[in-house]
Amino acid sequence: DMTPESRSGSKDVIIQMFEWTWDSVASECTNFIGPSGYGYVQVSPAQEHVTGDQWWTDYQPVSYILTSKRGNRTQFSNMITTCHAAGVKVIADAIFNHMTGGSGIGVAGSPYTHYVYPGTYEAQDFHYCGLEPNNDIVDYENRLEVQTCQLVGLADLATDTDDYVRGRLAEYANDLLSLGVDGLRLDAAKHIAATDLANITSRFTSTPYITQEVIWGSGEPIQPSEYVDIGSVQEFRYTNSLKDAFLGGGISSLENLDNQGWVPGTKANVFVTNHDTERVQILLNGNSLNSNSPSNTYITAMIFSLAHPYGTPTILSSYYGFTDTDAGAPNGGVGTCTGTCGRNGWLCQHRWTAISGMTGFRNTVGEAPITNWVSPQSNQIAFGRGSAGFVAINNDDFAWSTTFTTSFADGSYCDVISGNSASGSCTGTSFSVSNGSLTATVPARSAIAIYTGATGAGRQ
Ligand code: LAG
Ligand code: CA
Repeated sequence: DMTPESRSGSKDVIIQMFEWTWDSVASECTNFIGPSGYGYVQVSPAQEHVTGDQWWTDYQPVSYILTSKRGNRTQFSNMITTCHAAGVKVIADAIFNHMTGGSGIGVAGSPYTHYVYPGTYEAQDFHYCGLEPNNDIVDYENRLEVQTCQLVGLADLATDTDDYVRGRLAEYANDLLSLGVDGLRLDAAKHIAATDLANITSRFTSTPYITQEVIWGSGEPIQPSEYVDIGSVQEFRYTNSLKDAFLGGGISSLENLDNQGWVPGTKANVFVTNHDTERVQILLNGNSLNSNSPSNTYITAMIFSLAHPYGTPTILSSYYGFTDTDAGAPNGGVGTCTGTCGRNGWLCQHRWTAISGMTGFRNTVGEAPITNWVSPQSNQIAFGRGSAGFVAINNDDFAWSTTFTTSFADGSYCDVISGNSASGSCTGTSFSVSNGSLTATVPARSAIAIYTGATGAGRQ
């Protein structure tokens, strides 16, 4: 069954609750996220930002007042308390690289002009790189330019030379930590020298989980590996490789991901897509699968991501309508899901049967290594995780019927892709294992997965 006591592994799966209000994240922690065994929610930036309907207003800080379109400080704090009570940790998206450009009044009422944010920063706290006519980054092959010029016109904080800036950023992070935040996603980390970030994080009053956005780019001097001593790093080469593999390159290449020259798996935070790549943002080198991808590849790639031991996986939970790359959250940002589906414009990927089922799988297999890997064709793979989990992924357009060798004890196990275990029986397909053998048909462009925590009889 799915009780917490039945899970032997650690809960490491992160859900990126993109644009969900604090109140709706809190409800979802209680109603689904906690009971399903997810480890963390990563929420949108909490600080005051510019006004507007677009999703990306949140990435233009005006002050560190904790009022945003997602809710106020009290709501943010209540969300943390509620999620903790459900056994779920909270990761805040923190923006250390920049403040907004332009001028106006922020969502909490703070006035600002480009380079002056009264009470927070003044003109001397910013970089004026002098390397481009408008001080905006153009040349990603120039380290100094990437780190001291402006990202899309956003005022670039002088994190290298200005001790007040370092102290103020640490104060902002420590305020979040004081409310119980367990982790930080450091936005635009590539645009801050690793030595500057190390200085800032050394001033933290606790030791949160840290994941840093360092987007690898071909030919660029700044490497994700420069940041691994600070915390985890988001490995975008994984995102790009999964897209290429599932869209035709072949998934048989995905067995060993620790020998690709990427950051070590223990330092990698990985995802099939995030809020930027699902929109094919021009800031990114390459893109990703998303919910519009063909042949069920978005789901089968997420199944792979949750089954494979490389990295800490993040599942994006977002909304329809992102082909309008500016569109903000539907339903006023109030995330809504019913059963295994999204409502009111939301996708609720974390509720999809295969995704929550594979989270149970991952929690059960823990650190167990890959066993019994087979790949008879470039788009068919199957592997165990020790003797506690087994998955087969068929990225071909025809069914795959075979007998697999597993390390499982004899028994009847629920397929957690088509259903799950409820009161001792399977709501989807069930598979019996005898002398380690598992005879199964893996449907075209789909997968099957069993683990020792989900047992029961059901349809064969
Ligand atoms: C990130 N990574 O480094 C975020 O993951 C990414 O979502 C952020 O860009 C970026 N850093 C800055 O925090 C997003 C949008 C941009 C948007 C930016 C600022 O992808 O499109 O830029 O947030 O809101 C927008 C306009 C630009 C304009 C800029 C400044 O799209 O055309 O120049 O605002 O006004
Ligand atoms: Ca910078």
